[in-house]
Amino acid sequence: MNYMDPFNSFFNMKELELEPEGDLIARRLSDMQGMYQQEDNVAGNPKIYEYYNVRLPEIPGHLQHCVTVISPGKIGKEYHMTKGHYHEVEETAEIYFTIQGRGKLVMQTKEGDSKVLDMEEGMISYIPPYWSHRTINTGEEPLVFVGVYPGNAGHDYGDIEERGMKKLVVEEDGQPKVIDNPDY
Ligand code: S6P
Ligand code: ZN
Repeated sequence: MNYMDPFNSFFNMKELELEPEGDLIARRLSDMQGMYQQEDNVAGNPKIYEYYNVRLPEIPGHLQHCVTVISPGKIGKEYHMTKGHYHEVEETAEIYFTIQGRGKLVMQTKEGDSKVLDMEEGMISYIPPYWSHRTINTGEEPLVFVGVYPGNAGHDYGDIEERGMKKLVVEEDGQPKVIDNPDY
């Protein structure tokens, strides 16, 4: 039997970096074209979030794990958020463990059901099979969470890139508010 060696990763909470680095993916506003309602008058091309993937084989049995860091801020009235995705293997679940900041986890099924959970330090959120998921930083510091999901889950961005999600999280009177997406 060819065993993989066990290993540690370390997330540096001061620098908000994973060590060793693994695969670092940064998404700027230009990587999310059409996903925000009012992206036209934004100066520059702000970094919205980045995530660090520990490199593992994409096969059943393994547990992928990664750390996402969403910077605080808004594009128009909408808070910084991830693109959001279904898992390619739709019957795979995921756990998010929030380690810093606060936000919302917006989920949706292909049948059109929506659910929104709060994310705050210490919260462990369960994303059951079949639910697409997007995270939103509604706070004033980075929102940092660890995601753990099956090795073969994969990512399917197509549906959300084309249609968006049913629910948006916007700031109203200084508070986060979940509203219906007028363009959905
Ligand atoms: C992977 C997991 C997260 C996201 C990350 C970025 O299944 O849900 O690690 O990949 O939060 O979001 P997105 O929607 O750009 O992949
Ligand atoms: Zn996922």
